[in-house]
Amino acid sequence: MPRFLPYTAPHFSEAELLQRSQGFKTYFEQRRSLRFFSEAWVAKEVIENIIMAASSAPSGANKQPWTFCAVQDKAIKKEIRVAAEAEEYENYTARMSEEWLQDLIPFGTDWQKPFLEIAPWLIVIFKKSYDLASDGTKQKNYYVTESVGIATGMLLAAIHHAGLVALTHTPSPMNFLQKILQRPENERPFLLIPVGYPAENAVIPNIQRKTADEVIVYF
Ligand code: IYR
Repeated sequence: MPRFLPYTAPHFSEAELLQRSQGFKTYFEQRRSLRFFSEAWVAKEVIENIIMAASSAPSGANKQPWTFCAVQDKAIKKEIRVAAEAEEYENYTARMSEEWLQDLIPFGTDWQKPFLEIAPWLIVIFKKSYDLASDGTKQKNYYVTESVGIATGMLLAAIHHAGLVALTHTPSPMNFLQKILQRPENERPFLLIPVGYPAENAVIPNIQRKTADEVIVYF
């Protein structure tokens, strides 16, 4: 096998670049985190395409240190909801600081997570802090959090592009996901992402995104 292959990049004119970047920005800015899902079914093939788009992400030494568990089984979704709500109950009533609770008021969140049962799919992303060879020896992965973070961003983009909605959910601590989904010791839960269509009466927080002036510094 040759070590390198030729790369042929698509070429666009300056006008096309402007138009494409503007169009993508406008479309991308319509993405919102959603907490109200419809029960409507989403085909497994759609979920698989979305996940494989995410799995094309760059990663340290191309180790692709992730596993995506795609859960549609109702009993498992219920188990996840019960375990997540138990942790979130502790968070909201005891573990979170007053400042944190204040910061969450615009989102109207509480310990109850019905969307974990309502959404047709839960995608649970695991990061592999190391790989396990078939003989049980450990093999190093690199920049695991960065790599899995990038793959997750691409997953959210693929979900939006497909026309579906998602929530980036982090019930913490999340070790219950490792147990329920029977993941090996080298995998740690990273994020829990319900995916589906929005509910008919879905609402979103009235919040603003920062402007270019606030987030970009040119030199
Ligand atoms: N994990 C909790 C709390 C929470 C924390 C942050 I930071 C958010 O942006 C939203 C929620 C929950 O999911 O309710």
